Amino acid sequence: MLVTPDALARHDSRLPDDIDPQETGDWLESMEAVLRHGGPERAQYLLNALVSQVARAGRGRVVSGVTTPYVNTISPEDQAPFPGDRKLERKIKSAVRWNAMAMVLRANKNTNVGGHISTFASAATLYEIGQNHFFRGRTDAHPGDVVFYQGHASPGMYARAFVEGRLDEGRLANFRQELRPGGGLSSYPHPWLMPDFWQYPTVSMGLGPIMSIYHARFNRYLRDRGLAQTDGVRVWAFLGDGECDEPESLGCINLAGREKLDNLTWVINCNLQRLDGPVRGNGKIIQELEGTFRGAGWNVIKLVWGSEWDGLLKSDHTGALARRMMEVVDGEYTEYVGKDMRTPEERAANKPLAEEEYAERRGAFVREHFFNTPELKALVEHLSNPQISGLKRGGHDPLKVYAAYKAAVEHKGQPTVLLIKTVKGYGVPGEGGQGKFTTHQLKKLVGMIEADPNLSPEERSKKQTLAALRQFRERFELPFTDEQIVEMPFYRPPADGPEMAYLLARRKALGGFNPTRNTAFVPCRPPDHKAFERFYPGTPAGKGQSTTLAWVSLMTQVMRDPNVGKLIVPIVPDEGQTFGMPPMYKSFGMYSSVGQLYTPVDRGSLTEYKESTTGQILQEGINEAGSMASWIAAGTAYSTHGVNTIPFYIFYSMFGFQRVGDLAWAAADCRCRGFLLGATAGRTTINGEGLQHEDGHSPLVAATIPTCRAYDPAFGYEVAVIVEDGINAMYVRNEECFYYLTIYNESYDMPAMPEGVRDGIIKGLYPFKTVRPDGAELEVQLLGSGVILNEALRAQKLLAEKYGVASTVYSATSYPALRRDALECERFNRLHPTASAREPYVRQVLSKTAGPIIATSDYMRALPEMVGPYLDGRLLALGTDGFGRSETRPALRRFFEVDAEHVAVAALSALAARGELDRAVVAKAIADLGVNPDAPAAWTV
Ligand SMILES: Cc1ncc(C[n+]2csc(CCOP(=O)(O)OP(=O)(O)O)c2C)c(N)n1
Ligand SMILES: [Mg+2]
Repeated sequence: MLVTPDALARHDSRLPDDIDPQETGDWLESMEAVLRHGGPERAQYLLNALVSQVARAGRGRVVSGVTTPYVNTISPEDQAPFPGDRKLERKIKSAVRWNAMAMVLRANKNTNVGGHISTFASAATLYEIGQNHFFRGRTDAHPGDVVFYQGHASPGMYARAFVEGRLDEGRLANFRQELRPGGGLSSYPHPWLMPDFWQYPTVSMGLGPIMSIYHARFNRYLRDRGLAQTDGVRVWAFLGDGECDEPESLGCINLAGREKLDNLTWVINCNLQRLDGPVRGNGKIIQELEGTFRGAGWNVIKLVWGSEWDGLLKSDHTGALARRMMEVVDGEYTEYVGKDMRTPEERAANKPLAEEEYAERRGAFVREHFFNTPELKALVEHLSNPQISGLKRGGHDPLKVYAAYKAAVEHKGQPTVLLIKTVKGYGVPGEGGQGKFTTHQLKKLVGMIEADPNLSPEERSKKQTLAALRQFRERFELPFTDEQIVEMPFYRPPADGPEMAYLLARRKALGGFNPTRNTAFVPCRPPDHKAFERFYPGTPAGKGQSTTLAWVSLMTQVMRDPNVGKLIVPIVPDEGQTFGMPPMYKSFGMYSSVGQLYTPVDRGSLTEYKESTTGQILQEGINEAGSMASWIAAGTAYSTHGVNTIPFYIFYSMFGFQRVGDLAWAAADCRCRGFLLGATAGRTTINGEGLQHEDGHSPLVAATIPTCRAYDPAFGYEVAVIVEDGINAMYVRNEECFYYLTIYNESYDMPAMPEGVRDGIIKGLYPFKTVRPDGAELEVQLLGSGVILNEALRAQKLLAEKYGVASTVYSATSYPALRRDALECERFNRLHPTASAREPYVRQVLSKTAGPIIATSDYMRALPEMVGPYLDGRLLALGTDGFGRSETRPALRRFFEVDAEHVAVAALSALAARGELDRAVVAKAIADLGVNPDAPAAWTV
């Protein structure tokens, strides 16, 4: 970005009053000479040198600015010529605008299902220029550009797809009614619901932006590791200016700057409004964003003013106009476009304003309030009021938008953000239309009509709509009669007309339609079973292992597998040491686009911190949201790039679903595959950590996501079975889901895998060990999961040795899986009363056993209780409800009442409740086992 002192002097209203104009003049004159002889680059060089000299002398008190004047970055002289046919493109755009609006209006007329008109209305030119000139479609040779479309601009995308002939009228008529016969259209980009259309969900604000950054970086990773040629792929993200207030939107922009992601282009539609009102009524969102992005290393292109302003700015010899542009705040700019130009009397009488009269009055208002000094008034003396009214914002000028995009895609070495000023609800007629604070929610057009006491409210409303539709028709030159327009018919230009020929030729030249999601899937060859089998014998006695270390060791094997090894993408946010991953660092390296420019202090050690351009691990730093975005990029590459990368994102389980749950939901929406590993899991298992670290609920949150399969394995062989089946399910059998495993940092001897349990591990439950003391008359079933299975095993011993009670301990690897299966059986039986009833798997395992069923885990009771309804009232769940705290494992397990003693007491108590045991025995056991019956419940303290 070039900032000449001349430009600063002329445009920057923040410059203090000049205390020595003579001296300033000398400097400016010298700079003029440099500009003439050396050009702008040389001038910039000298400026930089001067700034650093001053900064040194100022010892930190002087810094250079990061914002530039409130004018277009690209001067008219540097503007690339527009290669398109303006007339045809306008006609196509008008058809798209109309259909987008009609779709929402029609959807609301009868069914009130909502939709947005004004967002796309403000962004139509931004998308149409992309569609006609930039967004590449998918071909055999090119995966296509990845465009993160702004969620609530989706009516515009459907409208265009209709004009392109990709969607039919029926689909459009069923916008937001996806359950209608023939199918409808999703409110927003939802690949789950429209898998051949949308690629990425964006409507939860902030997620599109962060996903786009990591997607662009992942494309580099794919290229550098030789997995896919992604150089020609551009990632575009369209954002609202209000959306930039979401931390996820701007929180990771520095990564894009640091990584010099010139394959990434952001278009921020700065219509100065969000849902409730102005984004920065008292300031300037474009200026604020410019500083933020430039500081983060981005190339910033501001497009503020349309071509009509070029001449005025050229004549602005004193800089007064540019100063005024800077001085006016966004709230005032919104008033210029949104103000009702009628007099109070006219408003009271409901008098409509003809288009010409509106332009006349609006021009007069802007002349009075914006061009507010004699000097500025002189500048626009030659313009009529309607001409002043016609001075447009940059985002509605196709020539300027084209030039800005072209400069963006040609820029090397930095990502580019385009800050483009538009009008919210541009061209939307009637009350609550363009520039109004209510425009975001507008669902019905209310054109202005003369007051008429004889009209019924319904007739009045009809007339208002008709008036507005006519106004729209006139403005965008649509070929409807009055009779036709009331029906709001969808409009596709004639198949043999020039518009369709042009539109299809443009898309053909760009490779095909966008958005389009690739639904083809090429399965992997399965990984070698041997790597997984190694975990079946367990660990030698006394050589304990945690499930986390079992996973690390498994990964080290699988990453060498000839079929899938290269495809594995381990992702970690600065907790690798906690999880025992450093040996992987050395063996597989961490990805860095520049390699390693320093000698790591631990060079030569077994755990060397090795960075490399071909490193396999993505070490994301302390950034769970960014790691999730990386995981999503890797987990959707099977579709986007036809590369079946298999991401394993391992994180501190407490900072998983509850921290970035919305990204996990978005991942499911975009059919992401892969593994999430909540490490250091459990409420009682991480020694010493406290309330904010100890996770007692992530499997429950995971279970809320329909495509997530959540497991809580206890032993190394269970981890191996689940991971192997997961890889095969997702990447060989093409099941559209992802896996969540809770893994722990507690070491214990890993047992050998019993015979015949593989299926049970996957289905969620299997019997692990039965103990039947001689002469036992009483029996209980003990369910344990994860590390807490060990407590069930200890309880089994206590029950047998002290109370003569027989028991079987089961490993419950997945309550969510058991519940889903049970729900399916229940539903089938309910709806097929005469068919032979299906028995849920959990009942197949437990219904023929005797006695109460006691379940214990490191999570809230609600987790095992997921299967309660299917166990005939036999289930008693223990769990870790309440806040965690810093303590030792035994103390915590006693406190939360999930330890062996509590399990034993619960079992005896349940037997007594069934009348099978004297209650006095339970009371004695409570005393003998040292359980305090009057301790406070963990969830109350
Ligand atoms: C996380 C999240 N919070 C709130 C919303 C609801 N919402 C939808 S659109 C909108 C306003 C958008 O304003 P802006 O980003 O400026 O987009 P514009 O429509 O002006 O282009 C809001 C608050 C949402 N979709 N996502
Ligand atoms: Mg906005």
